Amino acid sequence: MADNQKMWGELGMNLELHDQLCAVLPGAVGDVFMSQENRPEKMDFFDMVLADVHGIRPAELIEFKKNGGKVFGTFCAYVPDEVIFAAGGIATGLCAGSQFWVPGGERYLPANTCPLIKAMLGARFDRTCPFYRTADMYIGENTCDGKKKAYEILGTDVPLHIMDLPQMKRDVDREKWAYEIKELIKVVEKETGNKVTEENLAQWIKNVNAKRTALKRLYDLRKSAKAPISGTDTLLVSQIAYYDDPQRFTQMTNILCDELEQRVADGVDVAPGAKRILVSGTPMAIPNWKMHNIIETSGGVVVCEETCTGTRYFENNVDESGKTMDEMIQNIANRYMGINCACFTPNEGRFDDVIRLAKEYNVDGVIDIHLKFCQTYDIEGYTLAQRLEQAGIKMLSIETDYTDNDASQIKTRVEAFIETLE
Ligand code: BJ8
Repeated sequence: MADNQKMWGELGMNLELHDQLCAVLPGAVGDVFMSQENRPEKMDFFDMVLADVHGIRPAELIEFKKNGGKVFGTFCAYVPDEVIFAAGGIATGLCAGSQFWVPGGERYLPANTCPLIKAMLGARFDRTCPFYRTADMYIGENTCDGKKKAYEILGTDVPLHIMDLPQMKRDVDREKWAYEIKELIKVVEKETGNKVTEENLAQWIKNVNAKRTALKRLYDLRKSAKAPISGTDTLLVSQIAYYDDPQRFTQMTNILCDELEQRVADGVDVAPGAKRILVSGTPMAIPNWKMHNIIETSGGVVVCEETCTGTRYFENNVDESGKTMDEMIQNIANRYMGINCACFTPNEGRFDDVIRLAKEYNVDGVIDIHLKFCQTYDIEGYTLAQRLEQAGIKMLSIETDYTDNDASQIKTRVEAFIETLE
């Protein structure tokens, strides 16, 4: 801890404010994670990462930087990590899931902005997150209006490159995204001083595919009639996927899956009698475990997340057959353009995904959750509700933020919804 204090000081962090953030985390972890029964033993790695979330990984990143390495902070499932790692850089997600950072963001943004965006600015400008301090450059993306405009403010304090994400999915848009990936390659090459070679890119396509495959394996195990792991624990794994070393993460997730396979064979059930719930909607950045905690203490078990901290992050691998740089880049572009974010129109694929996942995971109901002031997911909820009704699947819509102000009211609604499930 003393070493961490020194490291945080050297990063120019606001230590007093950061101590306040650190003070609340252990309590939250105890309430949400340690209170669960019958957890897989191999969650110990992920618990350890969480317990020292601002220590272990930032220290690794700083060591990497001492040797001339460059760190790139990202905010969206659309940013292709393959390219950054292939240039010898490190990509790290910059989570923005804490209410602690929201008031800081409100100094720069209207109060009626999505909490994820406010937390993003608060974490940077309040100087209370070592990941935000360590990243040499941020990679933003044109997705929702709030993020797009917030990046303009963020970019006054840190080098920031914006990828222009198309908002439709025609052939021309896939080509456009390939162009944006080429531009990103130029940016990371300039920043790192390294060339992205065909060999490195092919290798990192494989490495990131292996990470996605491990996550898919974890999710497939949740299709079992008896839940071998809680949704809350799986959410933590998905959140850590954004910032841990990708190869170590793959290895540790596969070790966890080995244990879960045995659990499935032994008929272990972490939530006997609970209703199987599919969560859909906006991402849940660390430490946002609010909805999973409510659902799993109200008679439900979350067996799948159609979110960017869920299936949208890992479904569909990059085609590994590309030989030339252009082929590989187009294959990367095609894989990422398969993500169905509500920023796109039309976005029929997302409705199909939710229905497909509801069936694959044999769920009893869907809880569609969007952060307050997220217009795209909020508006899409209307059509999603219609599609699910047509498919005979029950859905509950929840709008929430990072505070606990609405927690008891939401719990009442979730309990009532779960009671209606057969
Ligand atoms: S690919 S979901 S990670 S943009 S919740 S900030 S959309 S107002 S986070 Fe996202 Fe990429 Fe899409 Fe995924 Fe805006 Fe909505 Fe806030 Fe959001």
